[in-house]
Amino acid sequence: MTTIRCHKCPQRAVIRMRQHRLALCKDHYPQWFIEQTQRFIEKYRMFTHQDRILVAVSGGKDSLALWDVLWQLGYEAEGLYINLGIGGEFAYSDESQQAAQKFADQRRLKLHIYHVEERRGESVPAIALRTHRGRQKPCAVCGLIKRHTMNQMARQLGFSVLATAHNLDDEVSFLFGNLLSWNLRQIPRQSPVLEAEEGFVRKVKPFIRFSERETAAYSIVRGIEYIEEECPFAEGSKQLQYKDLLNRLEEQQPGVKLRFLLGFFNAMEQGFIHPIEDEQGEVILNPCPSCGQPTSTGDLCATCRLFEEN
Ligand code: Q46
Ligand code: ZN
Ligand code: ZN
Repeated sequence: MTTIRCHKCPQRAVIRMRQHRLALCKDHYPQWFIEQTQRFIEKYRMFTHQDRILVAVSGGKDSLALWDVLWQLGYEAEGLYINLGIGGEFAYSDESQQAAQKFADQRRLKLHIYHVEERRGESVPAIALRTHRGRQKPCAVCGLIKRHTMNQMARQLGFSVLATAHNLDDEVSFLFGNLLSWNLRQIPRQSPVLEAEEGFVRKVKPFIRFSERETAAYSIVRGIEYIEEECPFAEGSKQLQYKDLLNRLEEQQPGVKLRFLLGFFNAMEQGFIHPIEDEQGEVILNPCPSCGQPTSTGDLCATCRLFEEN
C-alpha cells in the first residue's frame, strides 16, 4: 500500500478526507481541525470570547473533542455531565462519567455533574418503565430529561450558551429521518444555532460540519481517553440505520453528506422552508409551576409531568 503524505509537510498523513481533497499528518490535522472549528463559530455567529459556554459532555469522542478545542481556543467553557443511571454489563453511565472527570482533571477544567437518580430518586430507565413510555427503549424519556436538564443547568449556573457536539453524521441522519416521515415541526428547527428565547439559553453545535470519522481522528491524535462504547440502548436504533445507509452512499459519492446538510441550510436561508404555525397562531409559553422552565401546556412541563405520573 502506498503511504499517503501530508499536504502541508513530508510526514505520513493520519487522515485523508476525500470530500475536502485533503490529507494531513498528526501535527497538521489537529491544527486544521481547531482552525475549522473557529471558522464555523464565527460563520454561524455562535459565541465570542465574552460568553460563558456550558459544554454538554457524554464521555464520548465528540463531546470531549469539542471541550478540548474550545479550551485550546481560549474560550471560557465548563462541562456538564448528566448521569442517566444506565448500566448493563458495561457500567455505561458511571464509566463515561469517570472518563469526563478524568479529562476535566487533566486540564483543570470545571465539570458539573447532574446525577438523575440522586436528584430525582430514579434513574432514566426506571422513569421510562414507570411511566410506560419506554417499554422497549427509554430514549424518548431520556431525550426529554437531557434537554430539560441541560437548559435548566445552563440557566441556573449563569451560562449564556449551551454547546453540544452533534456532528455531521448526527445531523444528516436526523434530517434524513425527519424528511422520511415529513416531520414538519422538527425540520425547520434544525440549525447550527438556536437563538436564546425567554427561558431558553442559546444552543450551538460547533461540530456540525465535521464527520464522526474526523472527530474520532482528532480525539485519537490528541490522546483523549474517551469511552468507545455506545449507550446499550442505541443498538439497532433508526438513527444508526440511517447513518449506515448514508455512509455507504458517502463511499460512492464523497461529500454527499456535507452537500445534503449545507443544501438544507441554504434552502432555509433562502426561505424555501418555513416554520409551520400552530392552528391557534403563535404558541404562548408560560413558566412551569414546578421548575419555572417555559412550557406551552399551560400547566406542568413535559418533564415535570413525568414525575407526577404513576
Ligand atoms: S437517548 Fe437512548 Fe441515547 Fe438516552 S437511552 Fe441511551 S441511546 S443515551 S443518545
Ligand atoms: Zn503535516
Ligand atoms: Zn417543569
